[in-house]
Amino acid sequence: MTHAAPAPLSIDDLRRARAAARCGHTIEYFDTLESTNTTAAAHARAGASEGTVVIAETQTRGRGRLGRAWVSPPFRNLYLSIVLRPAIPPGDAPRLALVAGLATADAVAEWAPRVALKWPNDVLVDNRKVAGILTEMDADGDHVRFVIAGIGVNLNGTLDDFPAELRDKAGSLAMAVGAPIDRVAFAARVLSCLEARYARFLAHGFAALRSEWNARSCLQGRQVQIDDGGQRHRGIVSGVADDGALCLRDAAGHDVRIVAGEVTVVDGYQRG
Ligand code: BT5
Repeated sequence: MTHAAPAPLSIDDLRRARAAARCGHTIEYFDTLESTNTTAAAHARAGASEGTVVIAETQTRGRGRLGRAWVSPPFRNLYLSIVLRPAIPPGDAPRLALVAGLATADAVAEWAPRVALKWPNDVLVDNRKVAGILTEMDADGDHVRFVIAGIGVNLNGTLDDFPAELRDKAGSLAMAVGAPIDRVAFAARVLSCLEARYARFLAHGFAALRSEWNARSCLQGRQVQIDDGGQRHRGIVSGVADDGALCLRDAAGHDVRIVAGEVTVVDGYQRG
């Protein structure tokens, strides 16, 4: 697949598309940041309102969970963080990663309908990770001050963008569909999908999104192993629960709830 010359995002078009929206009414745009999540958190601490978005063309220290890095080559992809100020207990905030993942999958599905979610926060197409979500909370006792939802989507990248160890696991939306992806159109879509999913989450909780999340999951009915810092669980996935936990049935027929950990499918391949 060939690439157009690297071109900056048409940020004015994106701003126009979202000017009156809850998610993206204000969009701060940078060439280079360490991490859009870090900058969005600084803006939130300084009073940025809910729905403020930070986008960078590249990140020098893009982050995944648990100190992992997010590969962020310039001009091809989307690195976006949004300030959320949900009136929810801090313990419910991790569900926002699932909400943002579902919204990202909704947007990806418009280009690649075979998108799949892998609990907790991966978005896959053809069994390759095309997007990841990182939510970070700032709370004061039982009050959530803000949550930053960071969304990284490989839109126009090629395998050359990835280090060797990711080349059979990561991919881009353009690789999946065989055509370049309009970054403004995608960014506008992901913000509008997030706005819809977030509103439903605030009104009715994750329970209202659970069946759609499960319908997109590549883990339903699969035999998996979960490594959860020291503890290892095996079982067949029955789905994500109303509180966002992953539910398994183990070999003894017991239901096991997983709230964190790395999932490996052990019955062969993942549906992509
Ligand atoms: C994630 O973490 O998947 C969350 C990634 C969130 C990135 C966004 S970009 C905007 C915002 N600003 C940030 O600094 N972060 C957010 P995790 O589940 O821990 O997965 C990280 C793992 O995914 C790495 O250890 C690699 O194996 C793999 N990986 C790294 N970069 C990748 C990429 N560009 N595409 C696919 N996989 C990647």
